[in-house]
Amino acid sequence: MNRDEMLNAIRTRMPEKRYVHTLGVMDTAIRLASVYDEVEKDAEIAAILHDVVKYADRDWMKQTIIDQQMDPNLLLFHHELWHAPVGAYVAQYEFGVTNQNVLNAIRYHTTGRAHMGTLEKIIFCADMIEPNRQFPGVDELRQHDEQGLDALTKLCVKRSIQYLVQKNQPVYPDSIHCYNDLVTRKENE
Ligand code: DGI
Ligand code: FE
Ligand code: FE
Repeated sequence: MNRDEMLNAIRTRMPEKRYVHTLGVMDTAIRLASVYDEVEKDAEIAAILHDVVKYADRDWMKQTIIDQQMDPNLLLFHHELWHAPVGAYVAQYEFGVTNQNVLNAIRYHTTGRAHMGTLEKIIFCADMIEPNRQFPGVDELRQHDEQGLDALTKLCVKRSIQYLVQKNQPVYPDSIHCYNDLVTRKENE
């Protein structure tokens, strides 16, 4: 499947606004890949597919998490988290993606995790800073773009945790692990 075929395939599964967001993530991820020596084609595929099941049926996602023996704790957290691991599953079994870096970038794009690879960080950050995203503080994140991928990832995960805490929502452990990993690394420098 080439780029346009893949874009057409995901477009039918989401509202136009989400498709435009996906195009923004794609452009941003390709740019970050060129800056941080990542394979641009992998960034492109991961970005196109990252929200592929964002609007999938919630019961079906729940069942997929159970059937595929994904982390059962996912079901105890916000359903918004489910589209990331289930998206990786669909990328593999419907779109035939076999590259583990691409699959992990989709799988962890919402929460992040400890010891993320370059492509995982790129998709995680591109998802937050793509040009169509609007939330307080997004411009500060975009400026950090200049200070290296770890600095940007750390700021993005911080923002995401702060947002959840502010809303009195639970934080999935991978997000905390992501934050701890990057903060500890920074202190060791
Ligand atoms: O799918 P997008 O809207 O492009 O962005 P996303 O995949 O980062 O999803 C963000 C949503 O996930 C946002 O509404 C907050 C929610 N969320 C719920 N629990 C957690 C969480 N996000 C993170 N990072 N960690 C959580 O534990
Ligand atoms: Fe998402
Ligand atoms: Fe997204």
